[in-house]
Amino acid sequence: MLKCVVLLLSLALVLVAPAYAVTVNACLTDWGTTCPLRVAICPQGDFQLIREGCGGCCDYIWVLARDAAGSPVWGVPVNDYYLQACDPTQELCLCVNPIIADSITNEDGFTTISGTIAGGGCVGEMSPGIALAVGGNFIVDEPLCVDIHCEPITIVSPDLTADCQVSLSDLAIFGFSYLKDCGHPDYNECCDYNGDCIVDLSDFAYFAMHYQHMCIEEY
Ligand SMILES: [Ca+2]
Ligand SMILES: [Ca+2]
Repeated sequence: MLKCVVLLLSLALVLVAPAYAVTVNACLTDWGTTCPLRVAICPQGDFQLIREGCGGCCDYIWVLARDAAGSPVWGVPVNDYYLQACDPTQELCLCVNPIIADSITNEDGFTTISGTIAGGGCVGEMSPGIALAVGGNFIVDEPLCVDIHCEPITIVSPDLTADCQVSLSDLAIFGFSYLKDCGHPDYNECCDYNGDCIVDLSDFAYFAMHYQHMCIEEY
């Protein structure tokens, strides 16, 4: 009997898993943020929470997954999301499963993402922002379904070289911007982890806290 149940459950999983993958439509699926997020990230996934990305407690990225008919897609797995910088010159380095949703998509196709981002690199405030992939496809704008949808998300990281390691080469870049404020030509917003318009000791404390961090392999 137990074997039978296990077999049925396995069969159900096999039937469910591929079904959703082909149904998430990159054009009819929507996503956004509750505010223009600014998030400090580390390859080890232990820096700032997205939910604190606007200075409060409770902001998030939201996703509304729909299929080609415009119907909600239930059950998109929590680890089926990926990011990229919309400006190709602003590189991000992302670990395996860089973001994990707070839950699978519900019956309305809705979920939120409010945890950390595991990766490095920098996407500046003036850039077009961030693109999101759901089920392997980057979400595009209606009605033409060609242009990738970008949201104004700023990302900073002690991994300034975007190689998913916080190392000596990053420290060299950080040092160059040290004690420079917004008005200074050598001020580098990528090194300003607390976003207070100056790269100082408090930013260095964050840098030191994440020194030698890299992606955790076991996901
Ligand atoms: Ca690095
Ligand atoms: Ca600062």
